[in-house]
Amino acid sequence: MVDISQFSPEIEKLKNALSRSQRVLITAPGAADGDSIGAQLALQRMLRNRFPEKQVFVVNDELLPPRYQFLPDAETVYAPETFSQTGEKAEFDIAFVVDGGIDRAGRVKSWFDKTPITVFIDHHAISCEYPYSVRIVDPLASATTELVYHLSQSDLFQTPIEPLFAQQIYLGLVFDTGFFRHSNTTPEAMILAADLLKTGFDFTRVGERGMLERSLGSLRLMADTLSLAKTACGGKIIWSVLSQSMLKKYDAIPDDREGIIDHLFLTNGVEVALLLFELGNSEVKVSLRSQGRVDVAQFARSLTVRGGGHTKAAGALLQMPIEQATSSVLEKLSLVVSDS
Ligand SMILES: [Mn+2]
Repeated sequence: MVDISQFSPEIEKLKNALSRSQRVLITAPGAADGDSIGAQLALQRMLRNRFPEKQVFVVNDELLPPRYQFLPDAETVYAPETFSQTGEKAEFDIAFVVDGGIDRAGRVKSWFDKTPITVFIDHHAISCEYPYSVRIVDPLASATTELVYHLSQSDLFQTPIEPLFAQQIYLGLVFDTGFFRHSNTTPEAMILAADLLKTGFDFTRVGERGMLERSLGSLRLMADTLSLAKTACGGKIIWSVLSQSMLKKYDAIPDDREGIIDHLFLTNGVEVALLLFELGNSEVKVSLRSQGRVDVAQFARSLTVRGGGHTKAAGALLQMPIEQATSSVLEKLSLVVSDS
């Protein structure tokens, strides 16, 4: 259960910092997901509602994936290239990073680094060491948007719960809990969702558009990736690879890999699912899901410092060709899984 009162000293610091700030930056780690987008937009809405005189900018390393463009305020999300077209200076008085540390925020990190006051809002248990000015981190929150919601109801923000704000918070809840399926789902998260639904927004649309809908190319990419799946350790590991050439074949975008690992994972008898995704610059994004016997966050961290996540869902970024990453990760994972 999220107890926002434990953050009273941090919220006080934030209040003082905001009173001295005019230009606000909001960002998140790259490859932003539904929780990250929801949290950034909700935070922007809270700030604009309470402090209409301040200038608030949401900037991510990449442009917002099409699947999230239906969200209220989606048009306000910049990438560094579109931000510079506005003629605005990349100079801010206070900067927020949500749903993960600033180390993975790509080009926005240098803007964050030179901002005098920095704020970290997250629900991951482990993150990078960084001298944030304000830290609001609670691993008991099902999603960052749950934490953002509680912050929104503090004296500092007093945000009205209207349908647009509600769907930004709701998307984070359904995204990170997998429609209230994953073990991070709490009774409080479901009660919050129920309260949000009372505002009357179209929750079917938010869930389907934000999480389930795919382009035809993306559907075919998923079909190919699933048909390439192989098992190891007597079926306890299932794994597949998604290459750049497959992306190109279907005119797909990186975000189209969303959801594929869940299908792999839901195969009978599987303990751990592994998806290796080839990024353009000879980097490999490793995604992992576990039934729980294997702590995949720990495993991801054992691969690289750029690894982490939750016990049952984690990821890592490896700097090596996809073939090498595949054999190396599979070998290590097989050892861990056969020991489990
Ligand atoms: Mn999250």
